[in-house]
Amino acid sequence: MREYPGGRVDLRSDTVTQPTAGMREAMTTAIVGDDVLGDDPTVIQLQDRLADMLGKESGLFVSSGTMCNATAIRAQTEPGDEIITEAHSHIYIYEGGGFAALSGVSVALVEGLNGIMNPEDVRSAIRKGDGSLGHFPNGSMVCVENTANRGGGTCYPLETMDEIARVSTKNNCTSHIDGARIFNASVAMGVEVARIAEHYDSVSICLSKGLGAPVGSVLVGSSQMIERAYRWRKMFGGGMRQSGILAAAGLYALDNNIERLRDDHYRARRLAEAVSEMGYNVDMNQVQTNMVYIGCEKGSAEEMVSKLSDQGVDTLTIDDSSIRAVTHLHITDEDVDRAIEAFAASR
Ligand code: TLP
Repeated sequence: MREYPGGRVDLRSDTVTQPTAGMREAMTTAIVGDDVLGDDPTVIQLQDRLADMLGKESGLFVSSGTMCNATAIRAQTEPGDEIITEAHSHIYIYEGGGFAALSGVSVALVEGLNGIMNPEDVRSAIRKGDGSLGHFPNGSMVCVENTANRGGGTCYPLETMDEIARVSTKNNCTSHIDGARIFNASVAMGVEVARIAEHYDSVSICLSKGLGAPVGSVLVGSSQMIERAYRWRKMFGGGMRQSGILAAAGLYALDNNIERLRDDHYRARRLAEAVSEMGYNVDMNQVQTNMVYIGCEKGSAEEMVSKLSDQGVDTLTIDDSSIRAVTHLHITDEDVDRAIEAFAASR
């Protein structure tokens, strides 16, 4: 399904998806209220629906994945605490240091394998103020990213998810999933999102990645935690009014765009196999969902992106020796063919 203007093949991210005709129709006909006053029925419906799907008590609609993680951290930590997360996680790399600025917490980093943390490494990264003569911060929240973006879009094995949650609880930490792409993990693994999140206190879910909504994320967890997050959302300036118009896009996405993530995964795999056969450096173990990370010679990533761009294929520079291509709602089989040709011509 293409449904976006222009003849380019945009593989920069699954965030580039534009609302399709059906989604726009759902948005225009949405019944809205004032969500700050608590009476937007479409927002309430979306929050309840996702809380239910994830097996949690309550949900909170926020403007972005970044705000979702920020509110989750602020609602579950105190300044001076420490969060534990993977060394290349979105929370650490791509959220502007928001955990430090907005929640006043420090971070303990765990080096994962393809973005996947080992439970024992998580355990040894948890430091406690008590018993340290006041030296250590208080490790109080473990954040797991599933799928792991910089790991290549990898999925956490269920046992690892469960074990990390167990380690967190045993060490008096809350556990959070940055589930920006948790539905990709669910579809790829054939496991319900509720099962993936079963032992976790909170989950942030993005509607504006592979699910194709223009804006929005939902934080789910216990009613008590969501009450605190609700207050912090307001203080962060994230209280929205007639946001039902955006929530309607989210509901449409849940009805129409989950199962089709399988197509994105298939296309990413096809692209990865083709470019790998050409001699590009792709770790096929990492290609589990809708992302392909391609290694290039040190210092040549910008040049590679620009060569592909000259042929109408847009990708993203990750660092000076790697680029990323992401499949999504608007990428067709023909687009993958075009991307493969562009890679062949750019060697
Ligand atoms: N990721 C974006 C960029 O910010 C890197 C992308 O193109 O992949 N968690 C994860 C795991 C994410 O990948 C992202 C976005 C977010 C959170 C933040 O979502 P937004 O962009 O809505 O704040």
